[in-house]
Amino acid sequence: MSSNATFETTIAQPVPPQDLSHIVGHRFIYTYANGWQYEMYVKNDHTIDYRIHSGMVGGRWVKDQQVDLVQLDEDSYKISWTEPTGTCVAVDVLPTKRRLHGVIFFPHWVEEHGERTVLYQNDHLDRMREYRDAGPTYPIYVVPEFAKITLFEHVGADDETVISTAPGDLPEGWSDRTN
Ligand code: FER
Repeated sequence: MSSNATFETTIAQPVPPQDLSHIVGHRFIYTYANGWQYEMYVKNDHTIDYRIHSGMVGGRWVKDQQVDLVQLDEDSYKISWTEPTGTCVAVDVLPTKRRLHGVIFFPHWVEEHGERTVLYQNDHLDRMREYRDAGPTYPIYVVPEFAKITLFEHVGADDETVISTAPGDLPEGWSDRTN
């Protein structure tokens, strides 16, 4: 089995070994340095479900967001995607270190009217695309923040029950569980 520890990067082969088994099928809850609390479920190697427990767009939740997921190194993954709203996100996850870094690129209309995105997005995809296309897109509001992963657990892949409730409808203190 190839290991990231011994992989040599070359122009001919810049892609390191890809073992996604330690992130696919996992749920994690994390709090950014600005206080925003998020929950992500890596449903499979190209799909996430998530809930936003607090912050600028707390209450928002999404299923079946298509993402690019890669392993950068041992205990290091990058997940990146574009939302129907036009918001772009790139998240680096270091599960064993319980460290995460996210960069969120919000279109200007989300910075001005974040409340329009606070819903179960899957029921409003066409409206989100209309807002995206209406803009204004610029200036982009860039939010680069480290976070602490307070819960990291294996729940299995392709489970639609892991994230199936609005963040506001969970039992009090639900997102405070740590491990
Ligand atoms: C994250 C940062 C931002 C994340 C999701 C977003 C699931 C989505 C932002 C938005 O569309 O408002 O860490 O993880």
